[in-house]
Amino acid sequence: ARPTTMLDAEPSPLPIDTATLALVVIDMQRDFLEPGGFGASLGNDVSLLAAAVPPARALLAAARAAGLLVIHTREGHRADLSDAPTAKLTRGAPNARIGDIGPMGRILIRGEPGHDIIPDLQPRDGEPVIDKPGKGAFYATELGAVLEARGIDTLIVCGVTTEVCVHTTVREANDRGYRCVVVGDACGSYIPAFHEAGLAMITAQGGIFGWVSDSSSVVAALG
Ligand code: TIU
Repeated sequence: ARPTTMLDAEPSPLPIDTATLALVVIDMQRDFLEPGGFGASLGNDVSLLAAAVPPARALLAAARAAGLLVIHTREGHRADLSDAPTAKLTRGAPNARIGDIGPMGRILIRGEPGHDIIPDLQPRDGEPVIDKPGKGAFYATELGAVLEARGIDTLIVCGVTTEVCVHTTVREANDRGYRCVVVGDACGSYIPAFHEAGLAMITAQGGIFGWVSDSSSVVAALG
């Protein structure tokens, strides 16, 4: 048996083993965190996501030092939009749509400057980057195969936004049998009440979708 450590979390502490643990950083892209991107096009104040960056940096550093598998995801679409459902392309009344040209290139399109991960959280060589067309990181991606190949059973999850892509990914992971620990202070939302409610939904009913912890507790457990 490998040595395990207890991670402080809600609704209860859980044992973790670095050999079967992965850090998943969700959609920390310029399109969501910087002005002029997809998040801003939907009418959001993107500065609300900034507080999640330092805790996410601390998680990345601790995960790398502990030798964890580190996975980054990016939401975005092919240049020809063939992987973007019409319902996603036409909904609402944004001031710019997916594929339109903005200050960071075509909005939410792979390879454009806005689609890239923010400088503070850039992936390192060898860390898998999962490009996903949807909110969930499992849908239409190779994430499941990557996790299975490495024998991962527990995901430490952070990123944006709490109630959209983080939540969808955690729900997908939960149904696939993964234990998910969402790191509250390393997640962010354009709607603070949804951030709080999103975290509460995970831990309610004995941890119906998983656990919630904070970056200091995860850093301490990995150290
Ligand atoms: N990454 C992610 O959460 N995509 C979104 O569209 N989020 C919003 O909150 N809009």
